[in-house]
Amino acid sequence: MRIMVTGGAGFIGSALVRRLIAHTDHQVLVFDKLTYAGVLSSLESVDASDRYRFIRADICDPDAVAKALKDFRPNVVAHLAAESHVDRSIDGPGEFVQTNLVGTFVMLNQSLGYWRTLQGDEKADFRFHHISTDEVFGSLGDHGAFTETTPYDPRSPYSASKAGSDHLVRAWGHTYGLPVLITNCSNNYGPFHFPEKLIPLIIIRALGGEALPVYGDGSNVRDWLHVDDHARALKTVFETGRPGETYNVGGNAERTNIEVVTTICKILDRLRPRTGGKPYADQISYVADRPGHDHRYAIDASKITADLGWTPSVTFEEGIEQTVLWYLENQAWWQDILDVRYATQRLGVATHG
Ligand code: NAD
Ligand code: TDX
Repeated sequence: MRIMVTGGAGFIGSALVRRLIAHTDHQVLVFDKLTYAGVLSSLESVDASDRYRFIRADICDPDAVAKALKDFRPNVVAHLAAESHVDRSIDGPGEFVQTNLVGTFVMLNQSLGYWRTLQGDEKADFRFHHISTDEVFGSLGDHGAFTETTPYDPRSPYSASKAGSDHLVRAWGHTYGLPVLITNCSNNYGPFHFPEKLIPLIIIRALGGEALPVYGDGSNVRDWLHVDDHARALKTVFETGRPGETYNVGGNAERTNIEVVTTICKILDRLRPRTGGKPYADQISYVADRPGHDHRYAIDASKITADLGWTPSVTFEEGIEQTVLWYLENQAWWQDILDVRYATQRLGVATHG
C-alpha cells in the first residue's frame, strides 16, 4: 500500500511512519509543513529507506496537496497534520482555525478530486483517515467514559477546531461518498513528544532543576495511551476499519496530573538522583489554572477491540518508565528544540472573562 501521512514529522505522525517502515512493506509519503512542531530528526531512522519520501508543504495549499496526491497515488491518506497544543490555542486560535479547519477542508476536497480519478478496486479500497481527539466530547465528571456516540461538546479553541474538522470529514463521507474513517484518541505519551506537553515538559524541567508547573490543584484526569499503541491502532483502522465508522482509541490508564508528575519524579529519583539527594517532588509548584481547563477525559475503547481486535499493550507504569529513560538518553533531540524553538515557558495564560 501507499500511505500519505500529513503531519508525519510530528509526535504521533513520526511514530506511525517509523512503525510503517519498520513493520510493513508499505510505501510512505510524509507531507508536512514543518511548523515549530515538525521535527525532522524524529524521522532520522527511516531516512535511508527507499520506501520513504518527504515533501515540505502546507495542507492549506490546494495545488501542493493535489500534486502530491497525483504523483504518489496513495491508497490511504492518514491526516494527522494539525495545530495540537491546547495552551497555544488559547494564545492564538487563528492558526488552529486555519490549519485544523481550512487545512482539513483542503485535504478532503483534493482527496475527493483524486478519488474520483480512481477506478475499480483502487477506488473501492481508498481511505481518508482523520486522526482526531477525545477532547471533541468535552469534559467528564468523576464517572463514565466517552463512546463513539457521545455528543460533541468541545470547549477550547483547539477542541472546537478538531470537532469542526471531524464534522467536515463526515460530511464528505455522507455527501460525496468519500470512504472516510475517524479515530478519536486520548492523551498520547512516549518518545519524541514535543516539550510543550505535560510529560516531556516535566521530565525536562525536572532535570534542569526548575519548578514543575501543575495547573490548578492537579486533580484533572487524563487517560494516557502510549504513542506506539496508538500508531498500531491507526494502522489497524486504515487497513481493516469500515468506511464511515468512527473508532475511539484509549489506553485504560486514567491518572490525575499530580499522579503523573509524582510518578515521573520518583522514576527520576531512582534513575538520576539529584545532587544533594533531595527528591524531585520538591520542585513541584502549583500554578494558575488553564482557562476553561477540562476536568476529566476517559475513553471507552471497546468498539475498536470488538470490531478490529486492537487493545493497548503498554501499561502506564512500563510506558512512563521507558519514556523517562528515553528523555535521559536522547538529550540531543530535545536540547535542539529548547535552544531554537521552545524553552518550556508557560503558555496559554489568557484571562477568563
Ligand atoms: P504535533 O503537534 O506533534 O505534530 C503536528 C505536525 O503537523 C507537525 O509535524 C507539523 O509540522 C505538522 N503541521 C502543522 N500544520 C501543518 C500544515 N498546515 N501543513 C502541513 N503540516 C502541518 O501533533 P501530534 O501530537 O503528533 O498530533 C497529531 C494529530 O493527532 C493531531 O491531529 C492531533 O489533533 C491528534 N491527536 C493528538 C493527541 C496527543 O495526545 N498528542 C491525542 C489525540 C489526537
Ligand atoms: O505545564 C503543564 N502543567 C499542567 O498541569 C502542562 C503543559 C499541562 N498541564 C496539565 C493540563 C492537562 O490537564 O496536564 C494535562 C495534560 O496537558 P497537555 O499535555 O497540554 O495535554 P492536553 O491538554 O490534555 O491535550 C493533549 O491530549 C489530547 C494533546 O495536546 C492534544 O493534542 C490531544 O488532542
